[in-house]
Amino acid sequence: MMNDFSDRLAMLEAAHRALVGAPNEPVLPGNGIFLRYKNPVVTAAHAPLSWRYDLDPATNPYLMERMGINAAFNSGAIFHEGKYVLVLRVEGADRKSFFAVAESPNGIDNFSFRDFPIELAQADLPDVNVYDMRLTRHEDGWIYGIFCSERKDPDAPAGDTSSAVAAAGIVRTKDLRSWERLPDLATASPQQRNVVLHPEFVGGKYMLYTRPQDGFIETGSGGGICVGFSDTMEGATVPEERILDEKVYHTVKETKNGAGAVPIKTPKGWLHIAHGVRNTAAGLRYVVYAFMTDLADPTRVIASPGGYLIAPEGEERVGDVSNVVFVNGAIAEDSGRLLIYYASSDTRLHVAETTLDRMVDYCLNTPRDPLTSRGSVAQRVAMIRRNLALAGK
Ligand code: M1P
Repeated sequence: MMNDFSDRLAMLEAAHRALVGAPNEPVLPGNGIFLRYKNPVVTAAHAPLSWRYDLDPATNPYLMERMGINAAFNSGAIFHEGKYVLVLRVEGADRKSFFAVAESPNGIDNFSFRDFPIELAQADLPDVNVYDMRLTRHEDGWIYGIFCSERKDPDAPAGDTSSAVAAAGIVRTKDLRSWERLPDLATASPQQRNVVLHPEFVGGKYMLYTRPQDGFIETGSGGGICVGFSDTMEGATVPEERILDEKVYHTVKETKNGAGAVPIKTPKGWLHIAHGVRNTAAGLRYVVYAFMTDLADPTRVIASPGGYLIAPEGEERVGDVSNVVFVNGAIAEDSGRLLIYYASSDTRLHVAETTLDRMVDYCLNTPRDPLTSRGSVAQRVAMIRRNLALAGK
C-alpha cells in the first residue's frame, strides 16, 4: 500500500481533474425524444478533495478520506450569469444530505463544485435532513429554493427510530450565494414532499404544486400532484390543495407521483416533467413522465402522454435505492434546447438533452394511457396498420 503522502495526493488530484474535465458525448441515435449522455454529469467523486480528505500530512499522515461523500444526485437547475448551475443533493457517508452548487460552462460536462457547500440556516424547528431543492426564478424578482425538510416524528412510539415527518422548506436568493431562510410552507396536509413553486403569479397569487401525503413514504389519501395558492412566500400558506395530476391504478404513477422540474412555459402550454412510482416485487420503481397544462389556466391538464419519458437503464438501474430515476431540475435555453437533469438510483446525476419543440410534440401526440391491455394493443395495432399501409402492404 502506498504511504507516501505527496505521491498519493498527486494521484488523487490527477484522477479528480480527469473526472471533472472529462468531455461528455451523446449516445446516438436515441429515441427521437431525448438523447442520453455517456457519462453522469456529477457523481460523489466530483466532490472536491478538500471536502473529503484532511490534506494536512501532520494530522492525516495516511491521507485517509476522513469524511466520505456517498452520493450526489437529485438536483435543482438554473441558468445564471452565463453558467449552468446545479444545486445538488449531496449525501455524506454519515447519511446526511446537504446542498452544494456545481457549475458548468455548457451544461453537459465540466461541472465543478464551488469551494463550500451551502450553509443553510435552520428553521425554528431544526431540520435533521434536507434534500431535493427546486429552483424557481419567480417573476417577483427572487429565486426561490423549495426543498424537503425532514425531522424525526415527535409522535413516534418509543423504540421507533425511523419514523419521520417531511415538510417543504423554503429559501430565497438573488445571487445563488446568500440564501435567506423563510418559514416552511404551511398546508392542511400532515406531510409534504416534492413541492414546486410556479414561476409566474396566477390570479395575483403564488401558485405551488404540492404532494400531500399521510405518512413519510406513503401518500395514502394524498391523491397525487396538487395545486394551491399563497398570498405570500414570507410565511407561505396553502389553505386548500386541489388535485392537478392524480395517481392512477395500473399506470407508471399508480403508487404515487410528484412534481419535478419547475414547469417550463412553451407556446402551447406549461411543460411538466414529474416522477411516477409503482410497486413491484423488487420494491418501488421510479420513472420520469411528462404532461402539459394550459397556459392561461395552469390548473388544467391539457396533455397526458401515456407511460414514462425516462426509465432507469443500464447502470442507472443500480444504486443506493435501485430502479429509480428522479428529476427536480431542467434548464430551457432561449435557443429551444432543453436539458433535463435526472438522477439515477439516488446515487448520481445525468443529463438528457432535447428541445421544447420535441417535448411539446411528445406531449401532444403520444397516446394517453388507455388503462387496459386491450386498449394498449388497439393503439399499437392502429400504428402498425398505418406503417404497413405506408410501406404499401
Ligand atoms: O428514493 C427515491 C426518491 O424518494 C422520494 O421521492 P417520493 O417523495 O416521491 O417518494 C424522495 O426522497 C427522493 O429524494 C428520492 O429520490
